[in-house]
Amino acid sequence: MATTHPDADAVIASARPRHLHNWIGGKAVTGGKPFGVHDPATGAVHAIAHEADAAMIDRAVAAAQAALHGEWGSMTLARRRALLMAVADRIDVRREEFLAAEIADTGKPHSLASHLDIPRGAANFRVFADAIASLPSESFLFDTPDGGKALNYAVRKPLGVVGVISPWNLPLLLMTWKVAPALACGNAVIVKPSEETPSTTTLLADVMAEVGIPAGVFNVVHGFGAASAGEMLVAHPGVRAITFTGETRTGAAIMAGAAPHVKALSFELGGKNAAVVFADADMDAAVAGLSRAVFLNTGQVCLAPERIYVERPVFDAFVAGLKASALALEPGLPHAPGTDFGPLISAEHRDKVLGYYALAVDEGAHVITGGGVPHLTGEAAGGYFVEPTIWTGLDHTARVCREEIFGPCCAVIPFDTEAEALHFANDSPYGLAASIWTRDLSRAHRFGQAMDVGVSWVNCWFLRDLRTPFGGTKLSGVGREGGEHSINFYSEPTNVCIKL
Ligand code: NAD
Ligand code: 6OD
Repeated sequence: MATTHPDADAVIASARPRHLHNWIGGKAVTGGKPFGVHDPATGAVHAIAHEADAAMIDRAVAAAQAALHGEWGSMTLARRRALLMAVADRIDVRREEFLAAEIADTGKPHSLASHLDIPRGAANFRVFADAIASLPSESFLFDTPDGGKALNYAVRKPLGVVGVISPWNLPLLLMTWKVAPALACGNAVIVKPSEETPSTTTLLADVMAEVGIPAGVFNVVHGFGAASAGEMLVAHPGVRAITFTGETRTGAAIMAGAAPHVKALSFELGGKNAAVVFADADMDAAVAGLSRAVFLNTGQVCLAPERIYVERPVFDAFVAGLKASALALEPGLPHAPGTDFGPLISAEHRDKVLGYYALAVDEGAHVITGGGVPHLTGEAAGGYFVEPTIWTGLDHTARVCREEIFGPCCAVIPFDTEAEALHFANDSPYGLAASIWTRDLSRAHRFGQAMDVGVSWVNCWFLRDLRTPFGGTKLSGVGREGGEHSINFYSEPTNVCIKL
């Protein structure tokens, strides 16, 4: 948790702490209760963020509403698109600052942040600047009952003030995935980044001002969820919609908080994703692809498979391959040469993951590798590291096979028939993503479509055109984002019918 830490007081008292202030109406607003932000790779507090109070949330809403009634509200689409492109370009130019900020908050390896998080942050603005330009508009000229004609068309308008509540695992990527389409549609946003990872959102506010996004269009409020900035944003009557990525139970709390004002909601929630490896798969590709899927970002990716079903004839070979990949991972400080495995986000999350490691053993797991904490020295000794972990011997109904762990671990379970694999894979309260490995093209289509998930990957994982729908079924979400799907959420049509 980014709350109290033995180092926090010292950092707060130090001569030049890095302060992350709330950003309202185009400027940093001082004040708000300070809280420490940890570097998960070392456990040290590296910045002080300031929790927004109710008055600051009111100010942010007022600033956003003023922007909607001002220059932003009457800006041409061409100008708005140009500004979004300029934001993307500035993220590229200030890449090193974004990298440093993201790495300090998450402890993730430099190679990962530089290949995934920061470039996708910029790409999101380009994708939605394009999407808004290529949107078709509906219009129908129709015969009326009296023998005349009428022209019916719909115009899309922004929702108004949109609250963006984002998680800590891919902070810039997931926050901009919502902010970019919201702004493309002409809304004003108030972002509440995770209390664990407030830095890149704060930096983005600076970029917004730098490129000339009008004051009040992009606001940032720092703080926690319940009884803090998150909850206040959800409850505020001036916020028309909430777009949220995070845990399913947080989504449920937000839904309840938003109900009195009947707000529009878009939720990307938790997952307990399945992977299925058929005996005809390219085994080297399956091992490499699923090793990446399970261990990338230390398993802290909502799409990561934590259940892998493998056809019995190739089960032992697959497990041996995955084990070798896990053993080759090198934990360490983000910038250390060779590091490709970072820490978990917090001591609290590490304890949760280690609790599941113990539970797996209680539930009868055979630990193929991992199950504990790696021995690291120097600064990394204070980091929140755990070992990459693989289990076999678990029943598909075990708790570790049903509950989202959000750590670098998976259960590998054999199957004998395609029907059995489909039953195992779909038998989950979640429905976010699946990854299927086979050379049989018919089966790829059949199985891919039969999966009760938002995204079915075949012979790949975490790969898609950003114009396609992204989201989850069941407990994994409400609605879809991506391309036109995002535009549909962040805008609403007014239907105009003119009797000619
Ligand atoms: P979280 O739900 O704990 O927190 C997410 C955000 O919600 C944070 O900003 C937090 O401060 C805020 N929040 C918490 N309680 C709140 C409340 N009552 N009202 C308003 N805001 C509140 O999630 P996390 O731990 O940051 O992220 C990990 C979770 O996110 C995992 O479950 C993961 O699967 C999920 N996730 C899903 C996707 C997806 O696309 N489906 C993507 C990334 C992460
Ligand atoms: O790629 C994306 O747009 C996306 N929303 C990814 C989510 C990853 C979850 O951790």
